Amino acid sequence: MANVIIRPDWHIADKFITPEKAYLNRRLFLRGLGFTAGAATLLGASAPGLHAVEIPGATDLKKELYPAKRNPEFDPKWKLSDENEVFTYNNFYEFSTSKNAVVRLVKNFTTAPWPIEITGMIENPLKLDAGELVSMFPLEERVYRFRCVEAWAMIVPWTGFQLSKLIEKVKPTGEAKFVKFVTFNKPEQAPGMADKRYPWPYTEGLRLDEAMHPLTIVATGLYGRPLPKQNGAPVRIVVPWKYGYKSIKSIVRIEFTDKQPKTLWETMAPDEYPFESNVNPAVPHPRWSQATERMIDSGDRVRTQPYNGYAAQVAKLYPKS
Ligand SMILES: Nc1nc2c(c(=O)[nH]1)N[C@H]1C(S)=C(S)[C@@H](COP(=O)(O)O)O[C@H]1N2
Ligand SMILES: [Mo]
Repeated sequence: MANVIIRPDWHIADKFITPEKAYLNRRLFLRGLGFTAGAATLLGASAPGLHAVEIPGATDLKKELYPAKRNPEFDPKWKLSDENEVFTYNNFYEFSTSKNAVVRLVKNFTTAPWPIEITGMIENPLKLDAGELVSMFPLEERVYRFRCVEAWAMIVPWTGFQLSKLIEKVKPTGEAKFVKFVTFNKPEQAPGMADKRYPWPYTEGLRLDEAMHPLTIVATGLYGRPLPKQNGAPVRIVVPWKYGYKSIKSIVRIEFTDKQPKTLWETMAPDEYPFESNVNPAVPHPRWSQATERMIDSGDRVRTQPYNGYAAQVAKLYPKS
C-alpha cells in the first residue's frame, strides 16, 4: 500500500468532478449513433441524463419514470463514481463470486414479470408485480455513499422511494420487530446458485426501526435509469450506513416478524458478517482492516467514516454503541 492517499473527508479532489473515462465513453456511444465529434461533445456536456446507447444488463421497467428528480436533501455535490465501473464491478453471488463476470452472466436472467409478496405481521398484506411497486410512490433520486465490507466504496445516484412509505401502507402489527428480505430463487437462470455451500436464496434483515429510517430506500433505478440486472433489478433495498451485503438485490418477498431473521451471510460466518453490520472503521473485519476504503473508479484510498458518514442521522438508533 505504498501509494495510499488518505483524504481528510469525503470532499474528493475536484480533478475527479468530470471523469475523463465517462466523458470519453459517452462520446463513443454518441459517435456510434452517427453524431459528429463536435455534436457529441455538445450533447455530452449539455445532456448528462441522455442515454443514447444501451448499457450492459439494462432493463426498461417503467422507463418513462426516469430520470426522477434529485431530492436536494440528498445532493451533497460529491463526485459520482464512474457509472461504467458501477455497472460492471458487482457482488451478486447468485451469478458469480467474480465481480467482473456478473454483468455477462445476467444475460438469461429475466426480471419481468416479477411477483413480489409483502407478508407476515402486517394488517395489509400485498401481492403485486415489481412494476406496480415501482409506480406506487413518487420516485426520487438520492446520491448516497456505498461501502462494501471488502473495503471498496462508491458514490452513486439511486432512484427509488423510502421503505417507510411502503411500511406505513402495509401497517405492521404491534408484534412486528424485524423485517426480512428474500431474493429470487431461480437456479436455472443464476449459475452461481449451483454452489450449494451457500444457503440460498439470499436473505437479509433489518430491525423495524432501521427499516423505517428515512435513509433506507427501495431502490428501483441507478444513474437515471431502471436498475440494471447486475445491480439488482427490478428492485432492491439500499441501507447506506451498513456494509453493502445488507443492501439486498432483486427481492421477491418482504416479511414482517417478531424474531431476528437469519441472513445468508450471518449463517455463513456470524463473526465476520453479523446481523447489525453498521460501517465502523474502528472495528476490523477478522481478516482485514476497515479503517480505509478504495474508491472503485479512481482507486483512491479514503478514510472510512463511522456509519459510512451517516452518523448524524443514524447514531441515535444505537444508543449502546
Ligand atoms: N441478492 C444479493 N444481493 C446482494 C449481493 C448478492 O450477492 N446477492 N451482494 C451484496 C454485496 S456484498 C454488495 S457489496 C452489494 C453490491 O451491489 P452492486 O453490485 O450494485 O454494487 O450488493 C449486495 N446485495
Ligand atoms: Mo459487499
